[in-house]
Amino acid sequence: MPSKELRVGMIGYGFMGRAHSNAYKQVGQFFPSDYRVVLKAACARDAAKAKEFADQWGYESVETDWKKLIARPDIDAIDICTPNNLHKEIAITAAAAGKMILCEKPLAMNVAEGREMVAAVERAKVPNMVWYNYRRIPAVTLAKKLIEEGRLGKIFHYRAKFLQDWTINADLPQGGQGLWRLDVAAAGSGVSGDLLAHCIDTAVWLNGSVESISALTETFVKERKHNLTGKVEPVGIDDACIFMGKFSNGSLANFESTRYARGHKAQYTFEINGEKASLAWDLHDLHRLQMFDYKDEGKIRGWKSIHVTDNGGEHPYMDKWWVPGLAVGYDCSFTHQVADFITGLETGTPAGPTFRDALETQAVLDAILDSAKSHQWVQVAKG
Ligand code: SOE
Repeated sequence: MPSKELRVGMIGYGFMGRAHSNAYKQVGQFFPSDYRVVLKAACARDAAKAKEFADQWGYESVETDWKKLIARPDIDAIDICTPNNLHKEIAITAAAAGKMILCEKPLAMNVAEGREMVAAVERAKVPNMVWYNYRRIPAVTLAKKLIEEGRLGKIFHYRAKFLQDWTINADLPQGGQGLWRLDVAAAGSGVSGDLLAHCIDTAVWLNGSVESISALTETFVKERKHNLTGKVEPVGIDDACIFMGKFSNGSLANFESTRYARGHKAQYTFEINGEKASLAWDLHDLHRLQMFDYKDEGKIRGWKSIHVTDNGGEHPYMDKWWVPGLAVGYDCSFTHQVADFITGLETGTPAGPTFRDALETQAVLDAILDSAKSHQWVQVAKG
């Protein structure tokens, strides 16, 4: 039986608010620990929406002012699921109040803000984490294990893409609830911060730091009606982004993300080519890790498909779920992240990505926008 409580105050009620709340509800059932997660309060400016969200997910109470939420003594952890332009102020206030912080990605609007956030949590010594959830899809975690075991040898290439198509319609407005991702003032960037950030986080985790990059961005729809002003305004986000780059280990990076790939809703894929072996993964088939191992006997050498659904308890996280062979979904990545966060509290070794880890991704994001603007190669800043 858990002897401690982790009392969560959730700020925001959108898609990510739901994904995180689902994880908080699942974690104790599948990953028992010393901590019982208590959904203490949901916070949103709109009282009716906050109440509806709280009722649906089982939060005990409602706040409409995030400062009041942070000041509450019965809250241990603040979960930031707001648009990106609020991450910094909320995180710094929460850290000063001694709260743990779980912040939605990307960490911040830019690296300068990210640095302030890192300084705040490290000064306050509060546990902190950023929701780069794809690391914790079991097949992706297995890829990490295989790389750490040296099975790929020297890595030559890392290529990744994240494709969607939901903003092709030029009549879609920008700004406000649900559409803040199109408003540069709220989001900081477009697909780079929203989608490519996931690819970069996974890449840095699997393959180490990105040293330098050359990027190209495009805004296909130049003006959209703004929901907050009612006027047609210039669009300031990147609709699509491509970059090439070099990792510190000498391997080459090739990344792409867009919201204009008709037919793709969330196609996140990566492939890694090493001297001894290659790995490939596709979110649409999230349990499958493809591997080509050159040391396999010649006549049966080829791409093999590892279905990561337990294999005698050797597949990450899977032994905690159903019985071997049965699948889990996208939502499990968030549950695993909460489970690891709690393990971090228990062991004192924080689960990544911490704010400091996520600062590295933020630095790559800044370099992308700099490079796209200047048409120059850009060195990625150090944290
Ligand atoms: C955008 O459509 C979005 O919801 C991102 O914000 C998420 O981070 C990504 O995982 C799925 O797509």
